[in-house]
Amino acid sequence: MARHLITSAIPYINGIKHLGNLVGSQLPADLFARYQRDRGHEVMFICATDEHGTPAELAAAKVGKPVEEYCAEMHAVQAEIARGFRLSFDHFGRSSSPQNRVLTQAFAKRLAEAGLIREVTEKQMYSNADGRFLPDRYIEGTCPNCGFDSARGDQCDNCTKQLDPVDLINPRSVISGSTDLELRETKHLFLRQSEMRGKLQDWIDSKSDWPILTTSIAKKWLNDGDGLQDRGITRDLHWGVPAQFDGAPWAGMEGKVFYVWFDAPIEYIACTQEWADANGKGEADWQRWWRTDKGAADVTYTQFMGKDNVPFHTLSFPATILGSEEPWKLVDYIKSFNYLNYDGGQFSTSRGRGVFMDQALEILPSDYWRWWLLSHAPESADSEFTWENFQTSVNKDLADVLGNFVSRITKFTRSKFGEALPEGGAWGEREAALTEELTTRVRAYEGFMDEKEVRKAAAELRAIWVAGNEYLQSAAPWTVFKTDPAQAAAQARLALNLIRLYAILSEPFIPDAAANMLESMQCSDRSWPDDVAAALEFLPVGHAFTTPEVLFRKIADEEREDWQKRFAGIRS
Ligand code: B3M
Ligand code: ZN
Repeated sequence: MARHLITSAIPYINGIKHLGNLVGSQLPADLFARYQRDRGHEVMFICATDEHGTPAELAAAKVGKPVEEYCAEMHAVQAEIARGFRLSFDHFGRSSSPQNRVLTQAFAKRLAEAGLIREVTEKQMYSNADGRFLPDRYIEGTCPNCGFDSARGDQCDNCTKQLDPVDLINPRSVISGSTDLELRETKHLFLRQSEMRGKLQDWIDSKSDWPILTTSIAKKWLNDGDGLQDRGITRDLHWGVPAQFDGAPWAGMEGKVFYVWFDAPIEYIACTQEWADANGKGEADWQRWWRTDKGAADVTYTQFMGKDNVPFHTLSFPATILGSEEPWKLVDYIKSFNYLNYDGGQFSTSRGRGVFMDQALEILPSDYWRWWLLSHAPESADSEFTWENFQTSVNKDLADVLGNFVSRITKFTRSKFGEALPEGGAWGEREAALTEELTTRVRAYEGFMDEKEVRKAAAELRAIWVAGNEYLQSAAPWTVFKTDPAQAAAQARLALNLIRLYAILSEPFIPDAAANMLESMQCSDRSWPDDVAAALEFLPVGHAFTTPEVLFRKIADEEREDWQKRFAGIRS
């Protein structure tokens, strides 16, 4: 039995995520976690909400709630939606947890002791009306280059010129609109990442099996100069992990917090601690996943994320871990994803464009979405969601291929023999050929799942469903029954066993349908088909089954057009 630590990038707390976010991290991570559990391995699957930083503060202010209250509410909302999508986290934690506060401060202390932190004094815009420093994105003004009147502090959206907030003409606060701004000196802690360039380079060079998408981004940032500059790890904000040292204010850092990207990845570890605390476990129980001196040396750690998060996971977080010089578990494999586009454009949270997770569940059960998203995961390139494509996939793969197979054979058997595996007949060449094909395909499927090749695994699974359908089509038990009922009984037995096999193999992709199929077969044994031939004889003659309701329904053209219209605009 192997041990798999699996983390998904932790979604920001502000707002409900769209389907592009889902397929870029949480969903493929869930697929992998379910698969490893199904193979009998021990899994720790971790996710959380990323709660600190300015976006959370501003979102809370917008709805007129204290930020703590806003975060608690949004965490509950996101947790509920995650359950709706059947995301099987062992724990869905919060980066604002006390565990993360303690751990983040402890990491900062270690880094300081190792000489990896220096103090830097900078000048930043301060808003007297808001009583706070303003990050670049929260200052607007007139572009000195093109005269556009809503240029942001970091860039003009009109002429794309990179700006410094001090360049803006008539700068104002985005929060209050106030123009009472001044440059003030402020001091910050910087992590001396540049000191760790060699170590990080060696570590990334040793990962020859990583996806090109991951290593190309990591190497670009390592070698382009910019990526490994020393990095400010504190901010002038109220909401975050206080920049403290051993619980006492860090001289000069009073009232400041750590930068959200400093504490967010540390939450992977803290969240495992949250899991232990929530389940009456002790320190050893979480440390055996994270401390190589406490049993984590034999853990395989896999991270899932969208490509925009790769620099933080290949450089910044490893710099924190390596810099601490403590025996923390480093990631073994980083699976990253391109973007999913929406109907000719981009999904956009800020503009409310696309289908959001809560809306998706309002119109169809999660398996429909899981299947489409995973079988079209943006692995080698960006991919695109269109309603036509979604309708076609659901109707063909789920309804025509899998659903139809289950329905045909259960109904046929019930009508001719009753609801139990019928007796008689024997398997011949056709059954031997099917067994051989399935054996080859199941091994290929395992290979793709082990490699986290999501699309290829989905295609192989679909081919496994198709093989059963083709068998049924060519064996035609409904015809055979007229002349040789015993032979038809043997065929039905095989096909009913196939339903159980499909349930087991399909569980990581479509867990609800898989559970329904197993329930119809009145079987709770989900042992993995290491021996496909044996699996096809698992349910014996006389074993009772029930005929399921429709497993997957088809999407009608009118519905598709309706949804197309409903989701064409901007979510309010
Ligand atoms: N919250 C960005 C995102 O949701 C960020 C990921 C943190 S992973 C430690 O895409
Ligand atoms: Zn401009």
